[in-house]
Amino acid sequence: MVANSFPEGFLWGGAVAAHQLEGAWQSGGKGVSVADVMTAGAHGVPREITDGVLPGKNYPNHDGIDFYGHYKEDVALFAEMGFKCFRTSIAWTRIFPNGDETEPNEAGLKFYDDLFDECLEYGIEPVVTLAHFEMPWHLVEEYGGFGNRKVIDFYLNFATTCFKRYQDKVKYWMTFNEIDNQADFNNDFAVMTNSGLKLGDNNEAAMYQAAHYELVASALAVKEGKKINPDFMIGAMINYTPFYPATSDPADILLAQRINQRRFWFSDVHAWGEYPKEVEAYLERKGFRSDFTAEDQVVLKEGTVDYIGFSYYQSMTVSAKNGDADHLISPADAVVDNPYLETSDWGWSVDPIGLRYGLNELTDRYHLPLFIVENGLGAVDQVEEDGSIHDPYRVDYLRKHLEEVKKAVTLDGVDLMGYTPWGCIDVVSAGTGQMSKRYGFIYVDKDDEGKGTLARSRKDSFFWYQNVIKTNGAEL
Ligand code: P53
Repeated sequence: MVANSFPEGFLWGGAVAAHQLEGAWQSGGKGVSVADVMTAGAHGVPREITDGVLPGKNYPNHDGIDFYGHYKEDVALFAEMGFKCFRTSIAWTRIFPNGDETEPNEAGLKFYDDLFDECLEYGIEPVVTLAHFEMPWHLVEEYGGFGNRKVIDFYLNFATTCFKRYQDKVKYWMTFNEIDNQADFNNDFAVMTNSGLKLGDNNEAAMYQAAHYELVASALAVKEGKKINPDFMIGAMINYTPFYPATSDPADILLAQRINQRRFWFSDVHAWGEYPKEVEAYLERKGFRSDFTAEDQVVLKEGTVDYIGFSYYQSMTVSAKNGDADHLISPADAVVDNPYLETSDWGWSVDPIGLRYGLNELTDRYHLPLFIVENGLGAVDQVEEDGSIHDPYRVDYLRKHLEEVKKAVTLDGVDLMGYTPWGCIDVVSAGTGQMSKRYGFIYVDKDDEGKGTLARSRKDSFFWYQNVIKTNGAEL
């Protein structure tokens, strides 16, 4: 039966990632991660990935918003909003500072015990991403990141250590954040954050091999996780960005289909345990992903995911005027403006209907429960003299998206587990390293230069979202 509202037990909450808010980059024995070597950028100014931590550079993730020191206060605010769940990641480098140790770092494990206990005290269910752009830098330097099959073992040791330690505290897991970002294989940020790869001579070939190792690592983690606790729900996590054809010209339609295929294959493997035909044929033609063993094939089939977690921010539109389906250099090259959509101050299109479309697409493709684990608007906020923050643009964005989500659930029969808008408290932007690109219901007093008191305050959207949760989405 199709629900007439959001289901009972719907997981309302918010999402963050360790590297974007914890700070304390060297506390409790934490090692250096890929996020620790990325400088601050801006809209149109890419973050620089430096060769280790260099003097005189601004690395905003080093201090984040000091969630490490403020988590009790912050979780109390989440509880005040009525959160049923809280999505964060476990910083790999707190548990294995270099990544290749055999024994975990107790101080790191203890931090997440304390954090999860704090959440559970309020009845907030932790939702945990294992790898959210946080690979140990040592694994990049010594092993070439996921370009090296050995890294599967290091990841698996990390994953199973977390599963065992938190088996009674955490039920919902995701193996790799936005694993499909690297479809944009010539983008240094995407391949570094997903795979620990540096750009080289053939980025596309390197990406397909590394992503294959990640998918094998994910499948092994699912298998091991289920042995540790059969009740675990272990999901994929993709950046769902639908690519629309610019016109009804069949060449545009075919191009859009091709680009979508070259993004969907990651979650296809996660969900089906096998590669889709088009990508398989392409890899064969190009001689990519040559290291694929018979054992890999079995593992992929045995370690399929329980649900599809995804982020949704925007749609993109492509034109065959900029490249046809059989000669794709980079999907980014085919992108054109969509005249029907407005864009944010950072140039991201705003497309609520695209979310309903996506919920239907993913349901038809995978026949699995879905979990919207990121959605939101990055915007500049103004603090008034009395300390209040009026952010109607944020409420407007989220409300319009939730209206579409509600239709997908009540009219289209989509099985949706929950909704955790991104950056429920202001954090360092992943893409730009800015503080000023804010998503939060909770404001944090810190600027792009790293100055500020770190004081937390409630924005207008805080009270709006509190009521959404209180009414289980009946009032948006
Ligand atoms: P920021 C690119 C495109 C879409 C989502 O992004 C992305 C990225 C990488 O920037 O990342 C996800 O902070 C990611 C979060 C990130 C959030 O979206 O660039 O999972 O870590 O903060 C928003 O505005």
